[in-house]
Amino acid sequence: MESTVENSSEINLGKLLAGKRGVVFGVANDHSLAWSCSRLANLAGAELAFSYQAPTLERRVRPLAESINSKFIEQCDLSDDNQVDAFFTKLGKSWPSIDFIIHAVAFANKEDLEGRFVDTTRKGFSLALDVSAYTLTSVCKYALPYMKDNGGSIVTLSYYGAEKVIPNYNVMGVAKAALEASVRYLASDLGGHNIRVNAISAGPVRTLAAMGISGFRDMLKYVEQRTPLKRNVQADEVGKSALYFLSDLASGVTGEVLHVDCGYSIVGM
Ligand code: IMJ
Repeated sequence: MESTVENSSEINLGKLLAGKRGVVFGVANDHSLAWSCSRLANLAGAELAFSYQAPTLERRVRPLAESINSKFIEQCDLSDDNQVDAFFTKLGKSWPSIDFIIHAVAFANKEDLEGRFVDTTRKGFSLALDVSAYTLTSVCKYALPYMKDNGGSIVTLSYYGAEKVIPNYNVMGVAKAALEASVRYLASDLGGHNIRVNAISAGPVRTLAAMGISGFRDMLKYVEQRTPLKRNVQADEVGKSALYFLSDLASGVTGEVLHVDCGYSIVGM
């Protein structure tokens, strides 16, 4: 049986996030890493708000959000600053403040996730960087007025392709590198408001973002054989690490990129 937080006898999330309110961007379905983070944050006592990018995605996100008693579920296309602004303005009318944000958003054109990186078009490059990297800055900018008096924590998701060449990851690798650098600059800017900004670099997980990537199954096998832990990371393990960043346990940690990858990234040969 897959180990989950619920069937683990050792872990009690208790009141780690009791009374805290957080916003989640990037739940696509129940396999999403953003959903693991959300579910665990809720088990730890947090109240959550959700956004979905397009009306067609609402029917996936709403039942999940409602299953953990979320009351605020709104459409927000993060590539449009006006929608980001409107999202936080509306949320600000029902919540006194926001304590944390989970950003798990990425997109590149399918044709830019195969073949050679050198063939990436200017438009494809721009789209991938805009959606996968700039949206973190945009979210921070518009959330700041609702966070700055209380401090807070912002977590985003990255991948090893930001650091090393991974077949077919291509423009997404460049976008994740920009995202990780953004984490450091945002951490510096927001530190004075006691807002921490960190990233989790997750090992490969079977999510919607990984489906349809040619050879993904083989990549999981390859990684499993080479990680120090001799297996692939589970979505809930990414969620548990997110809880650390979101909670007071990580009060002294900002601008960090934490590998949650069963140790894959430490291996040289
Ligand atoms: C994605 C492409 C190539 C290799 C990959 C991935 N590996 C992993 C991923 C090894 C783990 C998944 N990943 C970490 C991503 O960041 C995926 C982002 C993504 C996925 C899609 C698929 C569908 C689409 N556009 C996408 N844009 C970004 O049309």
